[in-house]
Parts: sequence; structure tokens; C-alpha cells
Amino acid sequence: MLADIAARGITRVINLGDVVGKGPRGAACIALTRVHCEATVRGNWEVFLAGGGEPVGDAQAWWRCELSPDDHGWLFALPGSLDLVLSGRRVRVLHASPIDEFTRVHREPSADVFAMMFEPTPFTGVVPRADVVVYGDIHDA
Ligand SMILES: [Mn+2]
Repeated sequence: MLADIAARGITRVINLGDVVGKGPRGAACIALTRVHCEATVRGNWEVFLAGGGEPVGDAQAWWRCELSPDDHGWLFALPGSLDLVLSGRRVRVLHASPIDEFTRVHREPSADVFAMMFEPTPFTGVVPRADVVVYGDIHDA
């Protein structure tokens, strides 16, 4: 993926979260992200692994153990919502939605849900309405 990004001449990479979890080598994924991504927003897996709650199952416990205290600190400090101004437009970057990292917005949302994506929420903080919203975690590409 990094080679493809370089081949396309892409110089700014924004990470939509879920850097860790669902697989091994989370520390290596964090290291690559920190080098190659201009910014990263917190995904639900960052909450699972950096959160203080008890791990759910052996896999989550093991993934947590792979991470250094510095990795945990970096995950914990990630913003849930990030606004960038690109070409004069306010671009809001989210993992899943402006509700939280867990509330998924599927393909073809209702008009109300679509409109909500651009508005400030307690999760995004007091920010102006977004012109563009970029998000992932849709699970039905
Ligand atoms: Mn996710």
C-alpha cells in the first residue's frame, strides 16, 4: 500500500483509524502510521485497545500486550474528529460518524442521517458545519 501511495505521488495521508486490532503487529502498524500519516483519527479499535476497561477475550488481551506504553499513549491521544481546510473547504475526518467511533453510517443513509454528518455534535466539539465529510467503517463498501 505504501508503495502504491508513493507511485501515485500522494504526499498527504490521513488515517481514518483502526490502526490496531483484528490482527497482529499493532506496534508495527502504529510505527508506520506515525511515519507516513499526517494525521490519524481514533477508531473503535483504538478505543478497545487503548481504553482502560478489561480486555474482551484472549485476542484483545494479546493485542494490548503487543503495544508499548508509548503506543498506548499515542492511541489514547488520537482525536475522534479532525477538521482540515483543503482548497478552502472544511473537511471533517471521522472514523465512523460525528456521534462516536462506534456509530456506523451505512451506504445510502437517510436524508436526516446524511445531514447530521455535516453538523457539529458533542463528539466533534464546537466546530462550524463541514463542507465535506470523510469517514470509514461503513462495512458495506
Ligand atoms: Mn472500525
